[in-house]
Amino acid sequence: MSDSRRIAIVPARNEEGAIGQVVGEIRVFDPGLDVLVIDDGSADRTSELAAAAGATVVRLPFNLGIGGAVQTGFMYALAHGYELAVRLDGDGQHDPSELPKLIEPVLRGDADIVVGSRFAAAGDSYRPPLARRAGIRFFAGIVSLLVRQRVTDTTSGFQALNAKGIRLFADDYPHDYPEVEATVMVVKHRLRLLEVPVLMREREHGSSSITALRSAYYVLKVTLALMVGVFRRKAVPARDA
Ligand SMILES: Nc1nc2c(ncn2[C@@H]2O[C@H](COP(=O)(O)OP(=O)(O)O)[C@@H](O)[C@H]2O)c(=O)[nH]1
Ligand SMILES: [Mg+2]
Repeated sequence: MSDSRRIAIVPARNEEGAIGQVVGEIRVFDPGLDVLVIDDGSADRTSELAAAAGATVVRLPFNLGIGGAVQTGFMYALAHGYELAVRLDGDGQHDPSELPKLIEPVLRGDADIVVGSRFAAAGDSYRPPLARRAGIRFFAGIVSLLVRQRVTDTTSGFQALNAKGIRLFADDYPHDYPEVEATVMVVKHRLRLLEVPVLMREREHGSSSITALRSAYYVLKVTLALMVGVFRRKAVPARDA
């Protein structure tokens, strides 16, 4: 693929049913890709099975939540001098064979962060429940306005980043339900964001952390966070200014 040092960051909480296969598939896809699993306070065998499949495992002593776990991964990548990072979920929904679509624009220098979108392609193959789809559309609309660029999937954790992106997310990453805010943050820091269509699989093991009840809280919380972000906009200095 290329000689750059590259790492796969995989946040996982209670994913013993999937994590071994996820790590194995990533390594088959690209043996030169180091796999880092951040076990976020799992109560099951996630850590053991990830390590047995060949991943390096960072085991957080208690549950930090997805934002803290992902930021831990980027801090590791920064500290170890990785030039390229990909991020995939530990539940098997992100198919490593789709990774070239994410990585190639980064290697070509066309973007600092590439996000795999479930909704950018014509004829969706992945259909989340209606309420969730509505939430995703809602955020896509707001975020597109804020970043003055059309984005269709602001909740995707399927991404590739160059060293600039790794540094940004190691320094600062939103908490709770982080991807929507992170999308705005990237553009505010003048990093180039590109969305590419990808196929995503259905979850086969365990259950999604985003239940129907949590969705309402999600929409409210993230909308408030985005508004705070808008008002903070000019107070946040650009990194490269
Ligand atoms: N680190 C960490 N990962 C989590 C947490 N909750 C979920 N995840 C992981 O984040 C990824 C996406 O979560 P998931 O529940 O599948 O969300 P969905 O795909 O949007 O339904 C999976 O790899 C989960 O294991 C958490 O509290 N901490
Ligand atoms: Mg999932």
